[in-house]
Amino acid sequence: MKTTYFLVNFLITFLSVMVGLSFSKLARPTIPAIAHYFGTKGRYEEVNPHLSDDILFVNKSLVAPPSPDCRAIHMVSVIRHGTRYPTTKNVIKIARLFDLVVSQASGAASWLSDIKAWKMWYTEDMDGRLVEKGRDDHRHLAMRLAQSFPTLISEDHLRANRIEFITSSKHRCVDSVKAFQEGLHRLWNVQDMDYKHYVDDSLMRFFDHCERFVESVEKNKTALKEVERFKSSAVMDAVRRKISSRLQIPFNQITPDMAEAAFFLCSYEFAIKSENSPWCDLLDDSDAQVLEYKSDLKQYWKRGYGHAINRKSSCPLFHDIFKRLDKAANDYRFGDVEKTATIQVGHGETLLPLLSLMSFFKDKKPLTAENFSLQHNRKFRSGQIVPYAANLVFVLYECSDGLRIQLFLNEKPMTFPKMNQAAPLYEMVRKHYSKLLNGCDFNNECNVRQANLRNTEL
Ligand SMILES: *[C@@H]1O[C@H](CO)[C@@H](O)[C@H](O)[C@H]1NC(C)=O
Ligand SMILES: *[C@@H]1O[C@H](CO)[C@@H](O)[C@H](O)[C@H]1NC(C)=O
Ligand SMILES: CC(=O)N[C@H]1CO[C@H](CO)[C@@H](O)[C@@H]1O
Repeated sequence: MKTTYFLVNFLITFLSVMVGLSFSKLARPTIPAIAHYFGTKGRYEEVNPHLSDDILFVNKSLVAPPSPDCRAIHMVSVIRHGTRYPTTKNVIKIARLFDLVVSQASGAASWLSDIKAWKMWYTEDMDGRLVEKGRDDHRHLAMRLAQSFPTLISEDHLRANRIEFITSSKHRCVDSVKAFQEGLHRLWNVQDMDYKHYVDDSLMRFFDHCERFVESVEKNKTALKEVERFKSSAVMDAVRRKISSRLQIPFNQITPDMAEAAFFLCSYEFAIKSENSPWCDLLDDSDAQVLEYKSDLKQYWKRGYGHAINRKSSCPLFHDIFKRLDKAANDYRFGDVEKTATIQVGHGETLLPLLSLMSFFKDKKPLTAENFSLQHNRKFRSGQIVPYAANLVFVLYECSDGLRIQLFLNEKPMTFPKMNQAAPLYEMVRKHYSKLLNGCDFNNECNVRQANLRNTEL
């Protein structure tokens, strides 16, 4: 009796260990547990998880017109480029972390031997270029948008030049807009058409052209002091200490940049190659939350609400969007709408200031170095707002009671701040933003006073 009991018990233990072993080998999740914290380095699939099962799936109920009597007449889409390689600056940081870990880390963890067997494959000349996955991001987005708004993005309209393509001059954006067009060509099996687009940096890279932004934020180290303070905060120290103990490398060698490099490495390996890399094991959930906050802090102070000039630098794009909507509204009144869609491809840095200008994702309290825990439920979460291929889509509808407008962020309807209707009348939205529409002058906001210059010269 007793022997049987022990034997059975032994067998069960033995079997469960075997199953457990093979399970842990086979069932390493394909998505890193910390993938939701990758911020601007996050995949589009993380904000639309159903796309992991079917990349062309469109939830028709989300993109339906506001009511059955409405018909879409125009769309303006502002889209971030797709998944890209790290920039040169980050490749250098990653290489430094890799060298440090390979030469100094010790321990018996299996992920550590996996890390040591990992080959550094990022090179400086990758320089933030679009990767194949990034081309797919845009090909697939194009196909889904065509499905969502078939009366605006159609083969006929494409052939009749009624869809306009505008991009930032940066290689990853130009390659994205081409991939977007390629997606449409594949969808309709178009083989006899050129890919045509316009480069317009004054619209898509307005931040480079806004002198006041460049002087007071971009080139000004103290403008991002909250980020620097957070890097030397107790919360960040705790992350570094944990990494230091996991790798058995002295604390002072695990700088905030090293911790961040591990985070980036995990995110790039995942976004680019769809791999849950052993580098991800260097960080736990709370570490990732700290590093996410660090990156949100930077976006907040450099692109978001932190400084007024960040959002005001996007005035040209704001005006351009409403000019296009106005033109469509006007065309419609007097006959046919000339253009059905505008596709504008830019950067996360294009979208965040514009969204801030329009008062989206505004927290009651600013994001600061001290307020990490207070901001746990913040609205300003860049991974939710601007992952790769993020898109902000304005759709103008003609309805029986007038023109209405609906906004979509990442293919989900979004209500205008302080307007509780899904698709308000267009004139209401114009009224809502009347201050910006009548002001928000690029030269006034962005020109650093010539007078001051002259005074100092005298
Ligand atoms: C589509 O969106 C609606 C509304 O949010 C939701 O209730 C529904 O579950 C979604 N359908 C699918 C198949 O994802
Ligand atoms: C740099 O930023 C700080 C903090 O925002 C600000 O007080 C200062 O005026 C800025 N300097 C310049 C040259 O704009
Ligand atoms: C600017 C800001 O939000 N500051 C708050 C940060 O958090 C502390 C408490 O942790 C508050 O006292 C501050 O008002």
